Amino acid sequence: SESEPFFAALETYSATQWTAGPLVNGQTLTGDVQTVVSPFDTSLTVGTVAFADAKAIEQAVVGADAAFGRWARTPVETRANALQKLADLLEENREELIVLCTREAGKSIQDGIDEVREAVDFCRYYAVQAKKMMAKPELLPGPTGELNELFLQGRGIFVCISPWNFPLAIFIGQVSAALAAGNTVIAKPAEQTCLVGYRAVQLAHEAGIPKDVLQFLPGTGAVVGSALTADERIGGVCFTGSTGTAKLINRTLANRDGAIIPLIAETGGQNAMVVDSTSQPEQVVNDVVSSSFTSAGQRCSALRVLFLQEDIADRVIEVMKGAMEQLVIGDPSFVKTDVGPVIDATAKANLNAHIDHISQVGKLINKLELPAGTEKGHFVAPTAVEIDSIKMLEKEHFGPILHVIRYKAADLGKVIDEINSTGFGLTLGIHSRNEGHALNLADKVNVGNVYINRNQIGAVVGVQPFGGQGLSGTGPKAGGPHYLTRFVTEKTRTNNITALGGNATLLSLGD
Ligand code: UN1
Repeated sequence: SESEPFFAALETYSATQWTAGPLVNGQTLTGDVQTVVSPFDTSLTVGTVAFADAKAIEQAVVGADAAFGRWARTPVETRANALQKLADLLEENREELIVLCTREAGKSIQDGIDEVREAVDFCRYYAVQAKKMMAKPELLPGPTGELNELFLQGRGIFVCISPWNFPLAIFIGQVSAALAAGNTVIAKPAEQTCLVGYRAVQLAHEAGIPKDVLQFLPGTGAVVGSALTADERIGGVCFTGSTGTAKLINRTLANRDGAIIPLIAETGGQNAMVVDSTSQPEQVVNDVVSSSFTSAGQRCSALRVLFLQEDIADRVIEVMKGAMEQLVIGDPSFVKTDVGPVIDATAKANLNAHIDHISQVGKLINKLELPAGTEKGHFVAPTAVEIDSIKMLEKEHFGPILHVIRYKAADLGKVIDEINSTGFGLTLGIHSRNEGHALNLADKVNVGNVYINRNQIGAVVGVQPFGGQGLSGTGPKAGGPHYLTRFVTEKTRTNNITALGGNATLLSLGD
């Protein structure tokens, strides 16, 4: 029947309970055990995870520190081969991973498929990029007789702190980049999605990443994240999550004794789409709905603020109201489902509070009825609200809520200023059949990723390197040709090779 789960895999794993814990030097340790429940139905347990304690954290740091010299000197080809092997294993285990993403993170089957695809792409892309980057570059010739060489090397222990919204793709993206560049890694998954992370690390070990080179520490930011980022033995931090947490990490790094180390952060957004009167309402609406509501709006790339030129606004809003009614909300493991749950009770409460507030100060366009059964999980009704200004949004609202603002053609400059005034700069959507107009907007809005006449989510590794500016992150872009450069240190070696010859001559003269 239509409601039948998509994959036979859902049957295979229907009774599976996953377990996870700190994976330190290849040993799974015990700790404070948490029950993992499904965001779709909180009466369903997915498994259990033991959070890392201070002892596990210390052992992981000692192990990763001791492993660094050996891993850094392992030829880049060997590291790259292990990542290619990991990509193979992710593909071989894709069904389990998709089911796990669905059950632990409440992601739709389609999103689960995309997660595995993206994780595989990251492994293969960084394997190739690392070999290119490590190849000895040509330097300008110096004084004759000197040999000048440039070497790249990993920085030490990279702490990789990843988000729950891409529990496999971004988890693997960070880890594979850091490993490819020659770092050892301590991975801390989001506390909501430790089971996916644990499976991924097991597969990485199976692929040949040494067990002390990749350590896994599940737990909260307050315990595990803060201990790791405060540790003076670490060599860098790669973080994806909220802007607030990135700033907290920055302050922690600044207060450490020891080396000054990089923070690579990919954070929030207040992503806009600008639609002018030359665009086609049906196409616009298609892209708006997928950018705002799929993945329950839980992508940092998702559309939050839709600017509609007034001549076309009524028409787009009308078509959009109808299109929203077509969204299927419910069990993420059904293939027909477009919108699943949000991640947890706190997210649901915060989003609902925002919907109540913004529908009062703005004008409600549409708020979908939640179907029967959704009260068992963390569901939030997809909602569209018309507001007057982006300034009415004090922060990013990470869920299925779209804000709509009308603008006059003569005020386009103000629209650009308003978007730039948020300080965020992640994605921008543009709909226009006037190419000059679209390119001008693309140029003037300060963002990392611009999408013209399409949706503004789903950046593909190597195709649309992803990452923002300002409050949205440090760059360089994940899945792009420059990403690995911040995971390494550089050393030049200038060797006046004539000196030895000269010396020999002197000695012979002295004889
Ligand atoms: C994120 O939501 O943290 O472009 C990143 C996309 C994804 C990346 C989103 N590839 O939607």
